[in-house]
Amino acid sequence: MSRSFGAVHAAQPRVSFFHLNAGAAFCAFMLAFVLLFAGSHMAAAHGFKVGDLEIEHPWSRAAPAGAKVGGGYFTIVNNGSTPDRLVSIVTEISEKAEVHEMAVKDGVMTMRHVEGGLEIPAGGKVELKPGAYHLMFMGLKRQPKQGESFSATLTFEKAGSVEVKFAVEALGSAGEH
Ligand SMILES: [Cu+2]
Repeated sequence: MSRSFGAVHAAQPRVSFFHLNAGAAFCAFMLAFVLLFAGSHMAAAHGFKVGDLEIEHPWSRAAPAGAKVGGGYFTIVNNGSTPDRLVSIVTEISEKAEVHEMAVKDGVMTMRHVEGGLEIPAGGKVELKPGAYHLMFMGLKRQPKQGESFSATLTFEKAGSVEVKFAVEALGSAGEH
């Protein structure tokens, strides 16, 4: 037992810091720094998967007191070879939720309910963001506060249902971080 353990241990490559020159040591330090930074960014930009779909960083805005509606944003990536559709959204904070599209037509801001679900093209992605496609949470049961998160179930025609967490960002946030 102790012999086989010793043999395995001896097979491990020996790495000595003192054999690295100053340049390599600096590179190693920079790499560690980059990995640390990338790690913290990935923690903030959370994501969810269902079937061939990836839902990246669902987020919402803190709502002012008395607000009856809120917006929801994320990017959906379809890694599959067939299109899919986001057909329903159920959240814990609102009575209903719909996919809306905001657009400026002849200088007038319009918002319409996307009927029949939001299509995510095969091998493509759809961004839900302020001023474009977004989820509209209607009949808020409570005001989402900055720093908290709330859950929602997204149902896709082919991929099925997935529970996601919306991170609540500052009132004026544009989703930049
Ligand atoms: Cu809307």
